[in-house]
Amino acid sequence: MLSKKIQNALNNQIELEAASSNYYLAMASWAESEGFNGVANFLYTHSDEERIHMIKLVRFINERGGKAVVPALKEPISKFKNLTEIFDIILKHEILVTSEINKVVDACLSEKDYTTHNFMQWYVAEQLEEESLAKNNVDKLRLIGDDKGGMYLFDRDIAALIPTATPKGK
Ligand code: OFO
Repeated sequence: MLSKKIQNALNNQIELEAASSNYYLAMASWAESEGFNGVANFLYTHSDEERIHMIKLVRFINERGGKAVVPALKEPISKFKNLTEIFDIILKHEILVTSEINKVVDACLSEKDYTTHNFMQWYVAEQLEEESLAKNNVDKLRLIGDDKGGMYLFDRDIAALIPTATPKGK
């Protein structure tokens, strides 16, 4: 059985994953409307993955006899200056998600909830990949600067990153 503290921590995490899915969906839609179809595909996939992260938490809470809460969400930002701004936001957001996941892991240890602690290790591994992927994209965009040809290649080459965007075992 989940303690109230752990149930609340997991429900907060559900909200954050749902918000991530919405952010990335808004970014995907912007990229598509600006003609960056590679980036749009990458972000639509990323948005789907965040939804899966959310559902995993919903099901885990319910399996452990708790009550998962499906949250209302704020409308995400939908206007961006360029791709660099988008990937900067993603990196900052993923760093925030990592720190929130670490808080859930801390709560599991303080409550001696080793089952949830074990479950959360999947998210710890996922965040390592998500942060490094986001940082990689930010670094590439810094090198490209305002170069249109570079943007074209970035948009084309990001397709190769889609299958490796999540850890094994999902
Ligand atoms: Fe769910 O990993 Fe990003 O936010």
